[in-house]
Amino acid sequence: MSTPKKSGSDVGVAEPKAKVKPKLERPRIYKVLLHNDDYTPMEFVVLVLREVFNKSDADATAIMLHAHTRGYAVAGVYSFEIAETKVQQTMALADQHSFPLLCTMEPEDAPQ
Ligand code: TYC
Repeated sequence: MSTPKKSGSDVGVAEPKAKVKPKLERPRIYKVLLHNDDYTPMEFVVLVLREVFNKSDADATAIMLHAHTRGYAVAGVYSFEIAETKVQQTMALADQHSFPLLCTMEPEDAPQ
């Protein structure tokens, strides 16, 4: 039994007419936001920023004060999964202490 020979221009896959540039999406990054409220103690927000977001005492205090005076602050910028985990950890800590601290995430819209 013999393999059929490929011959002529009608055999094989057609070449694309134009070169297609593969469009590689950059992984989106997410801002994690801490929102101000009237009840969560400042010290607790600083603790969260140190423990969950690995901030220095000085940075944690500055971010907390920014949220306190402006309504919210960016605690950090991460990939989706890391941002999601930080939000969950923050909300779990706040819940354990019965503080109404709100932590959310949103896509970073600036071009990367
Ligand atoms: N506003 C709070 C207070 O005066 C402190 C606070 C700061 C709460 C930042 C939340 O994201 C926050 N105790």
